[in-house]
Amino acid sequence: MKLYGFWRSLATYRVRTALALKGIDAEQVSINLLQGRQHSEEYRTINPQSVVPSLVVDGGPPLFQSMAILEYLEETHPEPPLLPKDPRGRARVRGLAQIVVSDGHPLIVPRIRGYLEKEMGQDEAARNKWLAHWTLEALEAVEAHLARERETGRFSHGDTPTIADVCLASQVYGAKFFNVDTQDVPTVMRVFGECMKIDAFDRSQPLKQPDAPKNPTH
Ligand SMILES: N[C@@H](CCC(=O)N[C@@H](CS)C(=O)NCC(=O)O)C(=O)O
Repeated sequence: MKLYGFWRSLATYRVRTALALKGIDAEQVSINLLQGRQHSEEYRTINPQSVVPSLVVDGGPPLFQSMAILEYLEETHPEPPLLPKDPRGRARVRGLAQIVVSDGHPLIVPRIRGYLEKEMGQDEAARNKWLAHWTLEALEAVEAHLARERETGRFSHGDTPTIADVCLASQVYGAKFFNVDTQDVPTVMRVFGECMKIDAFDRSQPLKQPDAPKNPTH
C-alpha cells in the first residue's frame, strides 16, 4: 500500500492510525500542503480533489476520503475490529466519528483558512478565532455524548479502540495545533490519554512523522 499524506494532516493521521492498529505496512508519500503540492498536476491525477489522504492498494485506483478508507480497511482487514459487532453500536461509533470528520474538521482545512484570508480579508487573529471555535465545538459535541452515554468505556465505545477514537484523537491534535483550551471536554481528553498509551496512536501522531519539521509553527 502507498499512503499519500502529510505530517500535519489530521485526515492522514486517522488513516495512519488505523493502518498501525491493524498492523498493515504502507509506504508513505509526503504531499507538502504548506507548499501547495496538493494542487500539482501530478498529485491531481491521484486525487482530483487536491486533498490528502489517498491510499493506493495493489496498484488499483486510489482510495480517497479518510472515512471511506477506514471502512475499507475494516472490511479487508477485520482484525482487530475497529467497529463494534452490533448495528446500534456501529451507528454510535460512526456517528461520533462523523461529528469530527463531517462537521468539525472540514471547517479548519487549509483551503478554508486560505479562503478566509484571501477572499474574506480576515487577519490572522480572526482566522485563529475561527479555527479554535469550530475545533472546540466539535469536541464539545463528542464530549456531550461520551460524558452521558453508558456505552462509553475506557475508550469512546467500550474498552477497545474504535474508529470513533481514531477520529477523536485527530480532532484533539487539531486543538493542540490551534492552542484550544480543552478543560471543558474532560471525557474527550481522558479518552485521548488512553489512545496515546497505545503505540499505534502514538507513533502515528503528526509530530512523530519523518516529514514533520523539528520546530513546527502554526
Ligand atoms: N474529508 C476529507 C478531508 C480531506 C482534507 O481536506 N484533507 C486536508 C488535510 S487534513 C487537505 O488535504 N487539505 C488541502 C487543502 O485544503 O488545500 C477526509 O477525511 O479525507
